[in-house]
Amino acid sequence: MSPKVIPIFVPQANQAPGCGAKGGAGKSGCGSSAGEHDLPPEVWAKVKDHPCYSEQAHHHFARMHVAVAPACNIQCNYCNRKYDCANESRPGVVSEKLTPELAAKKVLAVAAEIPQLSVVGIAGPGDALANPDKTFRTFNLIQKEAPDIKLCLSTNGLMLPDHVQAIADLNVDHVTITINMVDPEVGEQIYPWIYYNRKRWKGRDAARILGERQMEGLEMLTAKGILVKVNSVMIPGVNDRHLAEVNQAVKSRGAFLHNIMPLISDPAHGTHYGLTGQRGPTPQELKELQDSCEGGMNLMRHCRQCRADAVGLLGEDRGAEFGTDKIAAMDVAYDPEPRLAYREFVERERSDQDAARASELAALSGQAGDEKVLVAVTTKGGGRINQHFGHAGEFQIYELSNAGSKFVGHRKVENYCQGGWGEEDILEDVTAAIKDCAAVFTSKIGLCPRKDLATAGIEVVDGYAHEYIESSLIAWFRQRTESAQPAASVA
Ligand code: CLF
Ligand code: SF4
Repeated sequence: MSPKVIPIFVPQANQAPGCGAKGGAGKSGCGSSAGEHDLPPEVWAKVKDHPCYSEQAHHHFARMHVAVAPACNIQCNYCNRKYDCANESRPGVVSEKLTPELAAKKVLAVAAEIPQLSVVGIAGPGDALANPDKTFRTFNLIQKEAPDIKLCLSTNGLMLPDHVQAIADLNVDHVTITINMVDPEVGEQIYPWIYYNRKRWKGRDAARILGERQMEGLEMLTAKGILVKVNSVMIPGVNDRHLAEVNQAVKSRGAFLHNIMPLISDPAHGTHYGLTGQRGPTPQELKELQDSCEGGMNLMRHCRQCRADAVGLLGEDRGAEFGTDKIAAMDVAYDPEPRLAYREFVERERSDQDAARASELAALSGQAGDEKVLVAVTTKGGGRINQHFGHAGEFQIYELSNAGSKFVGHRKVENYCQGGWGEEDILEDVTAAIKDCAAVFTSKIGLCPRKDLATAGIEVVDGYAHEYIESSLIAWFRQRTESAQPAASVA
């Protein structure tokens, strides 16, 4: 039987924004930094505690993945089946595979240890919907045993139209589809084959069927009010110029969020792209593409390309603390109280942070000049500048302008501090990673890195230690702009 065919969408230049959220050219409604006042209340209620769907939430809330889905029904040229699904996790580490029962037990064990846990996702190590029985049994058990935790699913989309009703019945209101193309000519360079309707399809036919099923699934989900995030892997020379079209196509079908991720390509991973020398984009290329897609749709910039068994806040991975043997031997019980107390604490923190940011923005408004600068921040979470420079495994990057602050990405680095002493080679790499930033905001820093950063033209700002990130950045930017302006003449 030949598969059901629907036409692949070809965007028109003057297409109106069709984002499920406010999107469009609204004030700060663009970007996954959209907050309580930028989104309809029912959408805010769904995203406010989800670390991937809300940039604000990722400072406070943790996710975990349970690796219950080993099989896959397509081949992506950036994937090696020995590793996790690269559509929603970085390649390079094999997850411990779990039964649905052990996965549900693991969720309770992690929830007992990490009150920030708000979401459980199934993101591989193969495709969640190529393993529907395991995926849905796992969700069923979690929903029964820990009903306060949100369920999240990630898929390549091939089997999605067949499972939309089951997804809705389980109250899964966050689904990610990886969509790398809407044109089969591009798609055949990414997917050598798919397995569909008991048949292996190759080349352009495979890409056409996959694209059509993805679009059909996306439309069915958004018609049911389920929030859809679209992940796209940016592959220079293959789909980099095409992703703006993908952005238009998914936006017009009501996708909530678009996450354009860099291809991770390394010969050591044994993938087709790794072995044939296909490069990934530079951070600048990625930012340029993301900037060009912004303005009509929520754009995710805080993805960490985490593992299919990741546990913790997005910038951290505590998976090693929850090994299968340990979980199997544990006695665990459901207790939502610590998570509820934590969520109330976060509500108060957020309202304080919003007030502080609004006050600094008001002071900034009307400031002359069109300067834009990047700054780097070290943080352990909570939306505060609360990490020592030497302990940072990544920097969060913000763009500052007269419009305020905008989160634009993160840069991973090796910890400079090696237990009481600093490693000079690492410091060079750390400095290089943030060389385009005007300043680094940190809670504490030693004399040596302070000197090196100054030599590189990067100002060290430690006067806002433990303060909120965004209000501190805006205050610093305002003072910098004021001091750059000529003093008013006195009559
Ligand atoms: Fe997991 Fe994905 Fe759900 Fe998040 S991850 S299934 S939406 S709970 Fe998040 Fe990780 Fe990026 Fe994915 S940071 S790889 S976007
Ligand atoms: Fe690999 Fe995921 Fe692609 Fe399947 S969908 S081939 S597991 S990257």
